[in-house]
Amino acid sequence: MKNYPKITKLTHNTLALVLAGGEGSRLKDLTQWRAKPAVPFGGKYRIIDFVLSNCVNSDIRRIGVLTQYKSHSLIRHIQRAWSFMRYEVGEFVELLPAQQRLGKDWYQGTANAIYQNIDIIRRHKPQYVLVLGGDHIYAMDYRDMIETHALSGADVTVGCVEVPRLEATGFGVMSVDENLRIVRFTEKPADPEPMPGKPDKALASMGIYIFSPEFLFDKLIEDHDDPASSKDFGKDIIPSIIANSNVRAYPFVDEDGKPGYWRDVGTIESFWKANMDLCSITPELNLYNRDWPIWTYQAQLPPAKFAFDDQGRRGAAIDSLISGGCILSGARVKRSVVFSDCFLHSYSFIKDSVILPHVDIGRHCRITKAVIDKSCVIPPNTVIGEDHAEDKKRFYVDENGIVLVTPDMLGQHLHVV
Ligand code: ADQ
Ligand code: ADP
Repeated sequence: MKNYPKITKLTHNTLALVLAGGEGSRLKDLTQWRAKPAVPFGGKYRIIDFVLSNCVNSDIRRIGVLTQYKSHSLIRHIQRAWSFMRYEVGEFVELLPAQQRLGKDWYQGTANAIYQNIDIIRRHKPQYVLVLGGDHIYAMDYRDMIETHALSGADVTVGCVEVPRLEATGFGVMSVDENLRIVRFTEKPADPEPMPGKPDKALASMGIYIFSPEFLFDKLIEDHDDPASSKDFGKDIIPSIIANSNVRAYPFVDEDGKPGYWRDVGTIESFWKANMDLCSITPELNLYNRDWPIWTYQAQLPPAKFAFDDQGRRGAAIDSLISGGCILSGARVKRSVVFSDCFLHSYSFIKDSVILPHVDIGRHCRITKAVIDKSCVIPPNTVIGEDHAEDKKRFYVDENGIVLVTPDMLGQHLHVV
């Protein structure tokens, strides 16, 4: 890892603002009761833990989290997981809920969410403001981006990553000149512009920005006064400033210079896939990197236990992540992520699935390519993922055949704790 003595001051003087208030409606019923950044991910984390860990590991210890939509479990998680930051030594994770500080509106677009907190941001006197999305899975050292921003003299630096061109319709897509200055920026284009020499790739905005504060405040105030604006960074602010300001791209690459692993887990398919990525033999995102720990809240749970069933068949898991507190009593698990405190009973077979915390799977179940939400109790003999016509009667089945099961769909509202 790089050594950054010279930029310690820059990171200490950076205020990170994590946007965590969006609705995340494409995650369907997983976000019926919680904000997308609070959705569990990777066996024991919540999505927001990745961006917050990136900040802390990058030595950025002054962080505000802007919340709005269904924020109860997000707030509860942040209080439990991130209260180890000590204000006494200049470190904090501060919650900034929508609170009508300036008029009667809740947060509108992402820019408006920051606008409504300008007074709070000013009080922190940051040298730089790092705006981050709260709902991406990646491990990124922001120090290099801050250093690049500081040395380039840019007004704004936008984090970007190469993505398959056809997947770029959901992102802001940019083109840059030879000095990485952004010359075009289109939010969610129907036909994304290819990268020079790479017809099947596009350069996507990661929705992360470093601003110099006075520039940011000026633009937010101008944007606020524009009645035609939807008050969003990607739709309004960034496209409107590229012509007359110094707006630069910062490509996120891994240690080998290849595009970094970065996933917007905004749909059931991408959420499922990113969890499945962790089951591969050498995952691109290494949760076991001791130099880059992902922090979270964890209950004190006993180790996962694998037991024989009553006919002597083993409880077993292969190519899978099994968290603390789980008991696999005669159940078999293949290519799956099983979160904390699940009980998988005898003669059941779980494959290609994501099982969120506190799930109980009864005997003789077969579950394939499913996402099972927190606290579901799956009755014995349930078959999920083999007959989609049958699944659709009770559950949500996406266009790729991934089945989402929530307690509400099972009529188990009272099981949610
Ligand atoms: P989107 O992801 O579509 O595009 P958006 O839905 O606005 O942008 O969400 C960005 C982040 O802000 C998310 O973390 C979301 O939770 C949060 N958020 C949304 N509305 C909010 C509000 N009113 N208050 C607080 N937080 C809010 C953006 C950029 C694209 C870029 C993609 C990368 O606009 O250019 O490519 O992110 O995913
Ligand atoms: P998480 O999985 O995000 O920790 P929980 O399952 O503990 O969340 O619940 C998140 C929030 O949503 C809590 O405020 C919880 O009371 C509420 N909630 C979840 N499911 C329901 C439901 N079916 N009806 C009412 N409230 C619910």
